[in-house]
Amino acid sequence: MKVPKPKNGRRTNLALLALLPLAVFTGLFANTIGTAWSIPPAAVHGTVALAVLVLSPWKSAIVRRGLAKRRKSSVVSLVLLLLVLTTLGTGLLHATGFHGKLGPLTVMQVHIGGALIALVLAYVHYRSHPVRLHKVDLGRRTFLRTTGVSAVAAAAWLSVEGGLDLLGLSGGERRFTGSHERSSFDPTHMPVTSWLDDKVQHIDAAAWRVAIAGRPHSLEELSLHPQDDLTAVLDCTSAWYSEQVWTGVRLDRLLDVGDHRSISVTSATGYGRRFPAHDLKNMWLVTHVGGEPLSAGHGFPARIVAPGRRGFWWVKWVVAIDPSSVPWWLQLPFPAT
Ligand SMILES: Nc1nc2c(c(=O)[nH]1)N[C@H]1C(S)=C(S)[C@@H](COP(=O)(O)O)O[C@H]1N2
Ligand SMILES: [Mo]
Repeated sequence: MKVPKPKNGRRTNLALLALLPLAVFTGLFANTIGTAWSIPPAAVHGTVALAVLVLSPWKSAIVRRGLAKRRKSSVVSLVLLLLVLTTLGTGLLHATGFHGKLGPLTVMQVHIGGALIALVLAYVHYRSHPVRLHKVDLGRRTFLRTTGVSAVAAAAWLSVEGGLDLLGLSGGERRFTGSHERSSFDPTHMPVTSWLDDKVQHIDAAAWRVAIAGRPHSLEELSLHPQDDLTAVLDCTSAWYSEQVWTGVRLDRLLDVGDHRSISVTSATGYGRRFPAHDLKNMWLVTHVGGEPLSAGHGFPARIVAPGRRGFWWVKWVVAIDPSSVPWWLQLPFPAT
């Protein structure tokens, strides 16, 4: 492909300036919404990533000219470049179903971490290399070029996704959230994960109580309530999912929310999440998986199963469930521990 020599690369830079934040935000959405709503952001995310690649011949000409000037800010720019390449690379690795780790980190941790740092550096880079939108940038030619780049990127995205399926690569069996399947219906091999730094709790079943709206319940009392077996997918944001048969009590049988707006669920570790009150009908306090009591790693004596929500909502080692008048969204979007 013949790459035209850019006059000042302004349009390429403008395009990248729009694409980077778009990539980060669509990625965050695709990776945190647990429902089919994450399909459009996931498709845009893949397309945006490939659009960055489509623009790379033009950008590399700009980078070479910039480096020739040997400015101090070049260090930030080079680190940014490295991070963007790492993020693109790990994104592609993930899409093709790579399971291994990169040192101590998973591919998805490198991908998300790299992207967030890149976003900050992109801002610093932009401050030292500002680009201005000119009137000509809003003209017909830009429109045609943007359409062209988007079409090429979308076609590339479709062929990557289609190619994975055709070749039978493990990336083809990804869930719509992008996650890969792990040990479904085989709970002993299902990964044990925490959000950040929670340690597996070894809880004495005889002494354990869960306070439901303040009233303590023992494991035996819980077992006296009608139990449901439900098949539900635990989909972790670190990019795996596992489908299991869980057994437990639906929360609307355990407490009445009345006029309360939310229910907060607290773990023995202090980890917790706040759910909208109307979710009660779609949340279970489960004690068994695959017909066996939960293992310590998976939340013994009891954990939340919230079908349709991502794994970080599935609080393990539950010790309290409280109706509350605070709206559910008044909490950090992600747990802090
Ligand atoms: N108390 C507590 N519960 C937790 C977490 C945690 O760190 N602490 N991690 C959550 C996350 S991010 C996921 S994906 C699931 C993992 O469940 P598993 O270890 O049974 O696979 O538990 C959720 N429940
Ligand atoms: Mo997770």
